[in-house]
Amino acid sequence: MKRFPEHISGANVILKCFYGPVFFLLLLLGCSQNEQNLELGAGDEEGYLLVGEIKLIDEANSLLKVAHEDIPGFMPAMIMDFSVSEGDLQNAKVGQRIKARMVRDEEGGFQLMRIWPLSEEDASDLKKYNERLQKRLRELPLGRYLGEGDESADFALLDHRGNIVTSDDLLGRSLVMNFIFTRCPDANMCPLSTSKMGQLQKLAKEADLPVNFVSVSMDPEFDTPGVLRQYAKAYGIEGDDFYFVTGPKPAVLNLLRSYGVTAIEKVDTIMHSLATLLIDQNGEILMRSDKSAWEPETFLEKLESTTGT
Ligand SMILES: [Cu+2]
Repeated sequence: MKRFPEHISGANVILKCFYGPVFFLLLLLGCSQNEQNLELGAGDEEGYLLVGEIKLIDEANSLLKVAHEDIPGFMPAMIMDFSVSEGDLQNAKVGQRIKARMVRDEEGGFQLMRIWPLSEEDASDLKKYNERLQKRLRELPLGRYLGEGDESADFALLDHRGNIVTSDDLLGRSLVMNFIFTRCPDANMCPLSTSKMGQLQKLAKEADLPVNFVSVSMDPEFDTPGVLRQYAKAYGIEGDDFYFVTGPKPAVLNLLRSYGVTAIEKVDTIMHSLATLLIDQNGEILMRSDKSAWEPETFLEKLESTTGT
């Protein structure tokens, strides 16, 4: 997968502006810093960009029948079958508009990757919440990030079921939040952190505590809702109280910045720090651990002492 480095030179920005639809979007936005490009799946150049509507879900053959729009220079608008991953198959809904990358599959047919649901309502939430987050970031003194005693950051992102979830949706229950990415190769970092989140979810359930769990992907270009859904399954994490979230890269990066979580893109991985946060039902940060060695039991104790049952 091709990646753009985070800090690109002015000349590169101009060059990048000439890539297809991105050009028009950036033209509209005037390449401004304040209005960020919140297009889902922006920046991905593998295969062909496809926009279409799901017409039929063939679970037995892992296929989606999609009516796609014209793909300039490649294919006119038509209805076609596409092989998709298990996570994408589970997230698919008939009638849903999607954006994806179309590539050849092993059998000579076509496959859809990087599938993002498209909804105007979601786009408006993504924009509204990201603007709130940007405003908050501008108010944060230089070098400061959110910690114990602070009000948590606003966000709107897509979860591993493909649904939009906002910070406001999660008020009324305690919230444990951490940061991961599915391709993390370091067993002591994200994989361990996800296992601990799963353990804490079980402990909280046993103790009958009203808690939500949010794991924010630090790799939103790769971690689509479908990829996150498969990741959740691989860790045996189920339940409506657990949200693996992803979204437009600027929205994710703003959230990371607000919590002082660093994520530096390398050729094939992301160098990153960790943070695990306990946020109360009103959105105040009660506890923060920056270690990979955080203990689910410590968080459970804090949850028990602060959550009325
Ligand atoms: Cu990691």
